[in-house]
Amino acid sequence: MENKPFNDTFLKACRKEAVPYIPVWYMRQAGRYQKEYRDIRKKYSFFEINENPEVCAKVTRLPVEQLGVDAAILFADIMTPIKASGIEVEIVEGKGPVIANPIRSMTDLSRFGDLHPERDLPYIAETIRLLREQLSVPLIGFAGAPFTLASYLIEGGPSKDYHKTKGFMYAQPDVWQALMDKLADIMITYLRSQIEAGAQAVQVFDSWVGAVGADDYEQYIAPTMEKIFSEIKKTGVPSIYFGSGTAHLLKIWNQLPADVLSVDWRISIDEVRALGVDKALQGNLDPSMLLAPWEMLFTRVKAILDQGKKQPGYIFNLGHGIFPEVDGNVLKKLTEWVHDYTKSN
Ligand code: 1CP
Repeated sequence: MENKPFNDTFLKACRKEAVPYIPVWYMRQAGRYQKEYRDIRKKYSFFEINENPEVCAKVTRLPVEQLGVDAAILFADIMTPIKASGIEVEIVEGKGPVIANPIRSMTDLSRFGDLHPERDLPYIAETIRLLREQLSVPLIGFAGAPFTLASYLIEGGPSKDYHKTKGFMYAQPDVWQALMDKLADIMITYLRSQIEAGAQAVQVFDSWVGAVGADDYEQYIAPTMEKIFSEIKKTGVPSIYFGSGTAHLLKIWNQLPADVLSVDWRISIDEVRALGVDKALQGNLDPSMLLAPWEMLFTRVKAILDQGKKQPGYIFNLGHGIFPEVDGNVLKKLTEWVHDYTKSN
């Protein structure tokens, strides 16, 4: 398909090496803002796309071909390995993952089987192998982080305040720890299988962990994240840790064995570095800015890039995912603009 020379700019940035320009990719770069994706979704359910390697590889490649980004991210959901471990999950249109029978007790934990990737989700490795033949940019594999996965499992679906999740954590600390351990084991197995199949970097999505205070993070969550990232470190593949609203956690994150920290717009790149964070950084445009007039958008992006490129190890991205109202042409123009600006400045 593509026969271009391999573009490793993104991997170099993950490793804090010198780059010819700042690499770009966008969280949720495959999805409902694309007409092609919406057309494919008319024919298949979310998990049908996910479980069909040809279609899944095509959906993963679309944003690379359309936007000119420097990395692809495997098309799947954070709930994909949860479903494959035996928990019933549905992706409800306009809402997100829904669990009909939420996890609320130690007995509920027995509903998880062990994850055997070749048996339970062979389509993931197959999609990755196809993509490695087709892509000329690195392929990012991913998994959800235990807190964020637990939030769906305990609440039963998307939440605004995570009261049930945090209440569970405080009221049943032993069950909480058992759930964290179980999810960590599954995610380590899942990420390892993606890396063995050919994923060249991995991102761990902890989208909602910003809801937890720093002391609680340290007590209830950090040991699990330490375990996950130290296991990934052994593979030699770079890892990215993403969360939103996590400015108060970044000093703790800097101690974890992750390579890149992905931050959102609630803190600037200069402020992150001023905290003493010395890992590579990814971010942090507010995705709402994609609806702003072009002049305003690129003035804001220029300010982010001027901070980001002061040190090696910076990847331009959004602070959170693209949403359906975004115009793909804006993303294409933005990608070209970031490349051109950082090549010549
Ligand atoms: O290009 C890509 O990024 C697509 C692959 C991808 C990824 C990395 C999808 C497809 N989901 C995810 C991760 C994911 N899923 C996260 C972490 C990233 C983030 O914070 O945005 C989270 C929290 C989920 C859970 C989820 N799945 C939601 C959010 C619900 C909430 O709590 O607000 C939704 C809407 C889904 C469904 C889903 N997953 C992916 C797509 C394209 C969709 C849209 C639904 C569809 O097509 O039916």
